[in-house]
Amino acid sequence: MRRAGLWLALAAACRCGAAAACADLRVHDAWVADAPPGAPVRVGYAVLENGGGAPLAIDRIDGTDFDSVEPHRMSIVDGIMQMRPLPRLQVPAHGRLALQAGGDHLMLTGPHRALKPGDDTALVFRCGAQAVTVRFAVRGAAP
Ligand SMILES: [Cu+2]
Repeated sequence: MRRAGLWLALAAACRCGAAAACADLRVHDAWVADAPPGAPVRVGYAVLENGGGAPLAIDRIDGTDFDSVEPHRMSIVDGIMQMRPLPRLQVPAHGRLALQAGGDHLMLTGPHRALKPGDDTALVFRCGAQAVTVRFAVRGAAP
């Protein structure tokens, strides 16, 4: 019966059933590409890692420095580059999702202040009722 007792303890601790908590989210290499002053849109990149055993869904991202923050997917359709909004970002259990040039990325629209290399901007990732604040550094595009 020791095994059954351990299982019950784990189930209580993880509150299984709901979407994975933001607590399992780790964000690395979070940065916003530099853009000319007055640019209406910025692009954000990061590597998202899910340390938990359940898939993780980020349903909303926002930041006080922008009107809106929207996940986008870039793809080539009939030789033409297209971008479309994604309703959410999903990170597989014990997996990762790279937000990178040419793929999924964050579209930051309507900046509220000038951002230059060396500055950073805080974005809030929301997973259900939980939230994690991530600092994105502004820097020049990778060579
Ligand atoms: Cu986009």
